[in-house]
Amino acid sequence: PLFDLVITNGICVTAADVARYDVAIKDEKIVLLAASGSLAGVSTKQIIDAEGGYVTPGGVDCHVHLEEPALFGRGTSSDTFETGTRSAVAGGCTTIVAFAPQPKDQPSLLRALELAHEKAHDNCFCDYGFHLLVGNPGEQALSEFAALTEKEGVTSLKIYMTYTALQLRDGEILSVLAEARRHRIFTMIHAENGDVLNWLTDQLESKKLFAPKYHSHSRPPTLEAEATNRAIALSSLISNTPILLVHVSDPGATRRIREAQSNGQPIYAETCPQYLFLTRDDLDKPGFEGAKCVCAPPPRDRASQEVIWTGLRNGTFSVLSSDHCPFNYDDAEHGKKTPIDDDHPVGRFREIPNGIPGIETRLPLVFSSGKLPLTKFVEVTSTNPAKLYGLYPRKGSLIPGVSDADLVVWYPDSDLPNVTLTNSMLHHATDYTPYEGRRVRNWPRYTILRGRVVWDRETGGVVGGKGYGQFLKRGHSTLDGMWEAVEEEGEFDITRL
Ligand code: DUC
Ligand code: ZN
Ligand code: ZN
Repeated sequence: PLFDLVITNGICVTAADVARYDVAIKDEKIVLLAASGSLAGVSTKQIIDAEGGYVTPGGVDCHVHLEEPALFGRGTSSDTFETGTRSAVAGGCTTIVAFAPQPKDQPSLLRALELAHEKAHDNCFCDYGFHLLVGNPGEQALSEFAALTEKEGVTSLKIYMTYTALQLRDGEILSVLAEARRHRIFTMIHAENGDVLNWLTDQLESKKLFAPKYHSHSRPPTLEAEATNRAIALSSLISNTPILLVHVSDPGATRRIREAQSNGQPIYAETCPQYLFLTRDDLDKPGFEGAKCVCAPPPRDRASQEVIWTGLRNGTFSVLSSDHCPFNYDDAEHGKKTPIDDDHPVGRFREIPNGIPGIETRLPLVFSSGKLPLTKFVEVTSTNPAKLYGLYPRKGSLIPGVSDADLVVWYPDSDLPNVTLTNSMLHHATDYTPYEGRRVRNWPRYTILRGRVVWDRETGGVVGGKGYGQFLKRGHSTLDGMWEAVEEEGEFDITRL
């Protein structure tokens, strides 16, 4: 046969175009785009009739926590690389970039990376890369930046302005940014003021306000906006070193980011479905149920959701990731349950690990919302993440001879499945979804990874193999010519301050 797989009759959507054409695949790559229907009779090992459904590049989710130790309070990840990536493909995601955490007592980033490789190797259903999660930017860690980019294919890292296990002081953040600039490593920043939130948490507890809903009072919008502003200031001090504000939830932070972008600063931003589909009211469910929606930053209000949608549409946010950070609900030792006793009848919010599962629901929720043009949907969930994290055009596009054959085939509008989300239909190893009972209009019918069907919703479910997912060595970010702009600006020079 001429081809391994042909997808005929689909409406293909990229970040640029919506058009009817057929797609032919050979040796794991897209090799030909042809007139719609013209490949229906061609010699191919396998053919999929998309029946007028949409065909999009596979989802790229670059904010995923799997198999992590306790970093965000108590509790360890409920998903492994196996169960997390199984869940990914069932939700149309073909590439993830997960974190390789460096705890404060581990001086070496290369060692942290090695441990992450051991966990992921031969276990993944989708392709994967790593960001370093830098908890200890000492001399050794900083000296390893060169090896990370030149040898290991790791070109990004994440740092935190909160969490005892990870929080960096401002001086440490500057050290990371200066070294990241030298090696063209892209820095993601979790911007919440940790000292302020610890103080607020103590205040709430002193008033015996322990219920899950007070998580939101301990992390008010100002604390995110302040840290966002500070992160932008620190980036500008290091000659405008590019940064990404992760999981932005607050309109004030969004406005500050937009302003910096308008000033020409290399400030990028990410948001997540929890800031589009959940609100703080979800933390105020009866008993301890609200713990199911505890993540950081916390979900805000309806008006904030609209500001975040607008930020996606107008380009303030380049990427929409899941921040899949799963903990079991019904597990007092490793999960969300906290000690219940006479003093704490509804548990204790400070003990609830921060994070929610969402790797499988990200694409169906957003695709079904009708709130983004389809080209924008592909841009923020696939193409921009691929560009931002050095995977483009291998990932995030449909370029013949160049792009991997990673695709999602959705149901045609005439045949919408109209799914009611329940945890029992998901493929993670987590015992709840914060989106239980929600209706979504569509769902990936097929997910294809490097030419192989790995998810077939009608027959077989997850049909891909554990271990088919490959490690991806990543190049430098290519979004908006980010590093060319840095070349132009020149190296960090303290005498220019
Ligand atoms: N936010 C979460 O919700 N979980 C993990 C860490 C984070 O930043
Ligand atoms: Zn974070
Ligand atoms: Zn996260």
